[in-house]
Amino acid sequence: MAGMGNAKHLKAGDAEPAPPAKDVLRVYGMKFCPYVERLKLVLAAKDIKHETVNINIQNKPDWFFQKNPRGTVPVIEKNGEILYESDITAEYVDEAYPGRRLQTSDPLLRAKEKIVLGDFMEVVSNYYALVKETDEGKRSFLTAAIKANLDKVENFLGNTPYFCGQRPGFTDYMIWPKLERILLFDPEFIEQNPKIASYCDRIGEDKAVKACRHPNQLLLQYFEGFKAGNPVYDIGTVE
Ligand SMILES: N[C@@H](CCC(=O)N[C@@H](CS)C(=O)NCC(=O)O)C(=O)O
Repeated sequence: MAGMGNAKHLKAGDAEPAPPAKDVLRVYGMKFCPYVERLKLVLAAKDIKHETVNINIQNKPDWFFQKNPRGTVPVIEKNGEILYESDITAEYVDEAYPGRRLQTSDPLLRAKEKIVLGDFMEVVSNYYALVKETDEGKRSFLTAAIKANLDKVENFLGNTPYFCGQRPGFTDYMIWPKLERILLFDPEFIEQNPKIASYCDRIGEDKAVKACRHPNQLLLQYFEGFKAGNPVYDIGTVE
């Protein structure tokens, strides 16, 4: 959990922090954002030191758009250079910093991992549509689409412990934050796929995953506010 940073979320009207000191990597994040968690998992897995500035994404400070015109987190800043998008920032830090390279080096396997990540993101988009859908016919259609794509993910895993092979790697860290949420909110989807279910137990033991994981109760508390249209970011430990 500490991995996600406990800094207060800055909002419109709050002063822009001074730039990071020379050679210091700064992450602009949001404590409960699964895309920020992707990047934070890579940072934690590689023990990359960084500082965190959290942003209230419902009421963003104007200066934040100068960092990222898209207005989304995560963003990274170092020595005057800025990058955004979870996959791009995570790839960048994996390549730019020393330590175990998390991206699969074999080009064919890496390409196949991208395909399964795409299948999993189909699960995610259908899941979020399902949560909002009230029409029964559309709900059945979305449920079937979720199951079909989860089956593809299950088949990809086969008897391999992780999406990246014998150890958690880049693709695992891109998948886990959303998988974690589906597991928490609708575990029956995951229980239908025993290989994905045991994968969730296994990756739960990973040091980076542990470092970035919020207690279930805290994540549920955040989502109650989110669903009610009033997300509260400064909950749990706030420094
Ligand atoms: N494609 C982006 C998506 C990031 C994203 O949607 N982050 C959310 C927070 S979980 C955000 O910043 N939302 C603010 C907004 O869309 O205005 C990425 O992969 O980094």
